[in-house]
Amino acid sequence: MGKIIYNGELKDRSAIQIDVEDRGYQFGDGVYEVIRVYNGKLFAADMHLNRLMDSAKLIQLKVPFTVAEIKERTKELITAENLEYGIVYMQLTRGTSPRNHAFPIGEVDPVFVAYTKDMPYTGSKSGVKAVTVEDIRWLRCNIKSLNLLGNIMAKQEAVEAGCDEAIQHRDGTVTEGSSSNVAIIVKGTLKTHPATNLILNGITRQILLKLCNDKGISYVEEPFTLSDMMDADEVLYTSTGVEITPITAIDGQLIGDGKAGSITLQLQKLFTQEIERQCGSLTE
Ligand code: DCS
Repeated sequence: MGKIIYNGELKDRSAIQIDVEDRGYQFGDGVYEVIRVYNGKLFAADMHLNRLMDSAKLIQLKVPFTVAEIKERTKELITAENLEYGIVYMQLTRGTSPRNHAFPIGEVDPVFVAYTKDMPYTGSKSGVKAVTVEDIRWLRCNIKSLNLLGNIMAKQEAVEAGCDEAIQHRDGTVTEGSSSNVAIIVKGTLKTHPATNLILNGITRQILLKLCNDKGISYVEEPFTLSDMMDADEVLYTSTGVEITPITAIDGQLIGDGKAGSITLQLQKLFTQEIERQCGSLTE
């Protein structure tokens, strides 16, 4: 794991230096993406890279590459690293300039880096535990910003409670997990927060909804409350890392009978088929 894409070039990680006045380092002034690799192939790459472009635009950050260029470089990185199962992490910052909150004056080149990390394919995961926490984040959660303090504080609460994820809420309305989207299933209908400024519109979430649509599983994009969630038949969360995973206990209380629900299990299977369609057969 020694290679890195630095501003469009493949380099040794040890040869890269990031300046202390990189605005990503000082302000979290930048955006990022995490893309899964299965079988040495990128999963849902275009969706992720288009979201990177959208995030950059929303913070008025010009991306010095096209989606096709980033994809090409990323494939070279995967080959150079012999990566079979893992992730590519990439970020773009507003570059290096003397510390000042306002955007730098004049031409300052953004700084782009991407590197890989091994992540074995573990197959469909069984139920995990979650805690609920107040959503203390800003009001542009649709931007995949490097500023993750609110998310970090939430995840730490989950870890300290011995749980896998923190489910955030604003005044009792569930928004999303600290690094995932959350959905509930009530009487056969899947419900998840609409893609507004209050959540990141997860790529896994979008694929989940497409699978529901294709397979005739009824779904609505509507806000739901903490008590709707506690009383739901099934709760699940989605992300690039956890794919589709059931949540079977929240704040120490079991959801339904405390076992992964049948619709969640069906969606997990459909998601695995989607991965195999894009990346070929999976080996655990
Ligand atoms: N919501 C938040 C706040 C996230 O950080 C993420 C992903 C998601 C939802 C789910 O989005 P995807 O389905 O597109 O992954 N967070 C990435 C992260 O920081 N590490 O891995 C995934």
